[in-house]
Amino acid sequence: MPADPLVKGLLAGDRMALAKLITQVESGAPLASDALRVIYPHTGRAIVVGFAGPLGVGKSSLISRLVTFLRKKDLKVGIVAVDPSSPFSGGAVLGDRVRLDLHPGDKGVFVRSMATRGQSGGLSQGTRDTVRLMEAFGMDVVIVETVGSGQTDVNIRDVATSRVVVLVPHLGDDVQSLKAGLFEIADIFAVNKSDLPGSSDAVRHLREMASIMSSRANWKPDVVECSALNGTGLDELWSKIERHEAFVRQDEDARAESKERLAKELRELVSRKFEVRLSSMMSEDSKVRELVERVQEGEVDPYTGSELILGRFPTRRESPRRR
Ligand SMILES: Nc1nc2c(ncn2[C@@H]2O[C@H](COP(=O)(O)OP(=O)(O)OP(=O)(O)O)[C@@H](O)[C@H]2O)c(=O)[nH]1
Ligand SMILES: [Mg+2]
Repeated sequence: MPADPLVKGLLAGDRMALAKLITQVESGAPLASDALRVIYPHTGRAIVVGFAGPLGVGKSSLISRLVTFLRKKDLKVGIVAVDPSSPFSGGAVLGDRVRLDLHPGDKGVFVRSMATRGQSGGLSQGTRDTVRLMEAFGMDVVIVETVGSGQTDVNIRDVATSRVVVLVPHLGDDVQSLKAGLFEIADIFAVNKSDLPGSSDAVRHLREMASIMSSRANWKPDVVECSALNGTGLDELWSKIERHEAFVRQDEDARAESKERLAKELRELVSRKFEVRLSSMMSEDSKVRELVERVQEGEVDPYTGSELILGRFPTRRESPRRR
């Protein structure tokens, strides 16, 4: 039995415990690491779907519709909305964006927004962990919404097994420049706002592109036409997602990709932990502080200085406490 009451609560389906653990994870609290370790065996069973795409194409609207659809199937759904936060304003953007605080009172839905502010990648580090917390909580499906712009898009590969790229009719030339990147990440294209003119042309065009540009040997992106406004195309979208999930489970390349993802995560975790130790060493170790000053005074060159600092890290056999 887990000792942490929050973890116990989470596994028993306590929403407050889930909310608190996500906050811990987001703030990088040391406790979170222990909690994540304990819940890890309870993860990996949910369908994790990423929704990416340019600003305002209707990702949130589509997700709301999909959630309604999934709730009718009695599936529990967690949603992580990764907010684009402008480095200039440091705040949320866009007046008419649909907020994802849907289904109030429905215990089978949990929505959480995360800011990307201060993160170098588009998807904040905490997103992956938040997805796991939601899985351990018992969500059958976890949906991650992220706004599409280059790197942000690409990082959705790190968390989701099925990626939906949302587009709209008449993206015009913009989409040409986006396309190469989008084809790298899209398992499924959803052409939303099919209530607007030009939708079937866009679908046809994307299907042609999909057969040419798909970078993967065994999977050509599906293209689905839908309208969040009218609520059409949702069942088709979901069946494509399920089809892709089934594909991922049996395809060698997809399995290799998921192994690669874990190796990458491991590497990132180590480098993050290393960064934390380095920071505390830089501020707490008087020898290191002295060395920094000597570099600043020009008595030691930075190359030698960095080697000397590295040399102060405990070697493998030593316990970190005996530094
Ligand atoms: N005509 C039409 N409008 C839609 C449809 N889906 C969404 N919209 C509108 O498009 C606008 C943007 O919708 P959102 O769901 O916020 O789009 P988003 O992609 O989540 O936006 P960001 O998160 O800001 O990138 C809103 O005004 C929606 O009402 C649709 O199917 N048809
Ligand atoms: Mg949105």
